[in-house]
Amino acid sequence: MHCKLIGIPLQDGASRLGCEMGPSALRTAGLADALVELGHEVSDLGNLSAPEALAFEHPNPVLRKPGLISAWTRLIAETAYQVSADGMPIFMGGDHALSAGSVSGIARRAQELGKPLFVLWLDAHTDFHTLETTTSGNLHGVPVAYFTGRPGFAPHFPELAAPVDPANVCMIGIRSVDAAERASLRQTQVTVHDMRAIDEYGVAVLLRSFLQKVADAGGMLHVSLDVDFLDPAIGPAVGTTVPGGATFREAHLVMEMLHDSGLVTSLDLVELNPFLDERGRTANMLVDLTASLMGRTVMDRPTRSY
Ligand code: B3U
Ligand code: MN
Ligand code: MN
Repeated sequence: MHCKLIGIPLQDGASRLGCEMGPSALRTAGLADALVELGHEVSDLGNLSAPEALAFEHPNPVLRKPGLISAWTRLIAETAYQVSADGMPIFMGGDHALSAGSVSGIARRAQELGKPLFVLWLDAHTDFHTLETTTSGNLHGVPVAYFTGRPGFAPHFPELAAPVDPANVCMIGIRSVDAAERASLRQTQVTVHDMRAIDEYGVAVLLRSFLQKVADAGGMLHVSLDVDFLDPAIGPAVGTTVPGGATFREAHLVMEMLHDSGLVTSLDLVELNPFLDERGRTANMLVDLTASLMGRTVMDRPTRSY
């Protein structure tokens, strides 16, 4: 596989500064070498430069830096579309607002290839606010609503070339949902697996049925990994820690099953805030998880086992 690393030093979607150092921390933790070791070709395309903020007027007064996030979204979507012409793009964040761009750019590519795009959202949060409903104003809380085409983003955000079908979005790890998000999720077909579902059924059962759906549809699969999917005990470097997250073993199993499926075509690594890390352990953890996704195994497994 040809892995393309794209650094996105976007931090203004989150309330705490520091995610702009995420791409550097992932490089320092040895992401490229880990992939080379697995036999992949790796191109590091460097970091995108911050765009100029657009003029932006909106009745919701709490929105933080909306003109800047909108400009980033346009830039990232265009980049994602271009780099996905071949190989496997890995978007190194940067906060989760970047996925408004990465997913919408990949969706445009998928549409051109005539394939449905599926999204696996690994997160403590559903990130399903709109520009109207967010009360924090932090725009890392809106990307899923945006790329699935919920109303209220036009004309402030770039027009979507290809909205993602909400029925193709599966969220795992969820444990913090605001009332407005819950209400609008009820009107969609997004699959939301909260931590209780993981406890009751195990993460493998939940993921396997989603992967089967992607395989049956001949789809492309984008994985968006928010650091806060992980329990804070193993991933402290995130501004919005929520207790009760995925364990080391659950997170690795998810990545290993994703690898075995052979379905993953692009990846976001987001919300890493190196300023909050403990001697690089969260950055190292993300590199290990990416390595599992890209084929690192403990023992050989002759057959696909998802
Ligand atoms: N839903 C809350 C909290 C949140 C969403 N995403 C993160 N935090 N990381 C909000 O601010 O929209
Ligand atoms: Mn998120
Ligand atoms: Mn989150």
